[in-house]
Amino acid sequence: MSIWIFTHGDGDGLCAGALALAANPGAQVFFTHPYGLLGDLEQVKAQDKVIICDIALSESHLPKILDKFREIVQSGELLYIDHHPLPELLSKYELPGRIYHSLGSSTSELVYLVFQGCLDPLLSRVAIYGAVSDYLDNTPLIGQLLKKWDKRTVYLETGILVQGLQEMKREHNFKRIIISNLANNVPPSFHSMLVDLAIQSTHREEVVFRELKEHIQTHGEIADALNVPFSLGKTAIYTMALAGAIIGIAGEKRGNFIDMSIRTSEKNLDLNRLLRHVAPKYGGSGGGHPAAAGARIPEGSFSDFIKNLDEAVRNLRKIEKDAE
Ligand SMILES: [Mn+2]
Repeated sequence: MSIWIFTHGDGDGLCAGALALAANPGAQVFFTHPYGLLGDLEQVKAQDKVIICDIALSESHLPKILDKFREIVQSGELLYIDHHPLPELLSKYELPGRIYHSLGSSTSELVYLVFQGCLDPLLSRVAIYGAVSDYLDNTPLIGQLLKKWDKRTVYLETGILVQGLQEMKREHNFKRIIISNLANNVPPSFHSMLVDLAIQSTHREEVVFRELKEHIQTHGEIADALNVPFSLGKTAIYTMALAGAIIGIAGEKRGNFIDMSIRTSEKNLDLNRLLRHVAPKYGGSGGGHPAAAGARIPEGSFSDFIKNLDEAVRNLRKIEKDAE
């Protein structure tokens, strides 16, 4: 019998994976993503224990993923711990296995809660690093945990983790070392290469930030920046902020598609719902969190997609105004 931890390669995924590893010593850690999950689960054998953290269930693979989940549960054990919106029409009660799902918390917070009973209480800071990584430190539990630490130190450690990881896209062995350090309660700043990478990445971010204005285009309430060679998520935030727009989009051309990160600072706007509705109209797909989402749209439809998104936002605002 083996124990598997399938997790995401970002800050929240690493911290969630580390907490799961601390509670399940000897587990094999594997990095995956929504579109790779099904294939990666092929390695699981009968009677294995599988812990999946921070991996959204992709709509397109859903029936097969559910089959696989059922198969695992039949002879082994499955824990699915996540905070991404579930596919529409799927309720968490239909999922086989032990399901821990909540939209408002980071996966790290959820994993911490699930395994709290067998974790060293000092690992609470790893839950905080993960929460901050996903901008989800504003929850009651994380607030409470943070009181037992100095937040300035905790934020510095999170910054080193997140900024360093930015330079490490698919370096899975490197990420495995970071996970095992975190599981042993060794903070990110004790890995000197991670610190160096974090500083490099932060300086690169500053250069990109200073030059970004020249790449921004605005269309009504939407601002976008295409093919800026930098983190799409961060570029989307800075694009929104510099343009004073309601929605910021950072996209890059991949094949015949534009892959994009989309961010909003508007509390009443639900990007996940909006994109799940608008993107398919243009032969694309989209979704994510209410304030942070992604989409993939055929290149030829990109400008129509932006127009439609702008109209949708304007309509929403109109409805709100009328309701006032
Ligand atoms: Mn996450």
